[in-house]
Amino acid sequence: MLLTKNSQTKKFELPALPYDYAALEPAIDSRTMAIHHSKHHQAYVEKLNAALEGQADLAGKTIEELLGNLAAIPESIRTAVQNNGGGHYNHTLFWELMIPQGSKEPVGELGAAIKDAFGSFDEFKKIFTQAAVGRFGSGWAWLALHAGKLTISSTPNQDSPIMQNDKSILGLDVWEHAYYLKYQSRRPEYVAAWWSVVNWDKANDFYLAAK
Ligand code: MN3
Repeated sequence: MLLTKNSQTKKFELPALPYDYAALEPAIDSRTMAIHHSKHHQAYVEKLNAALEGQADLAGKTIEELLGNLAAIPESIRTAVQNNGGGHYNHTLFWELMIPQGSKEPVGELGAAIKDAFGSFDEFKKIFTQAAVGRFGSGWAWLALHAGKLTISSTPNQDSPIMQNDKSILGLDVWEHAYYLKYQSRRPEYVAAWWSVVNWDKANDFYLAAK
């Protein structure tokens, strides 16, 4: 994971993308990637740092520790940490979970576990797509490990499985900013195209680490 903090300033930082803005064309266009990463994700990082300013007790905490126990965050900044910390965490996962030339199907132990849990990759894809397309308004679709079981869900806003202490294996951003420039209101087309750039090796890594 690229969720690094600057060792001097203790502030969260925008991670570099593991590929160029144009690398995921045609599924995800270069302009969308540039704005999404350099403006939207950057803004979550800045607002998260601003919320944590002056919170000495929280300065040493990782993003996982902050999001995994939101109840411990002072109420005055809890929503800001939930939204912007969630935004930082979710987007960092999302960038890593895409790759220009990925395998077209799940690999390794995750591939086998998906077949076990959902019957087939096609069935999994159908249920995950329904979660992504059916999420009303802004949010995310997820494959996560919940109590040791692979589970498909969706969350509103920048909420994340980690907030329930579940482990994310795969995540898809369905905020309009993720697709509107190319797909306008056609979210199902964006979701269908996204499957072609999923980094299944990385998803398998997350699964192995989560087990
Ligand atoms: Mn986004």
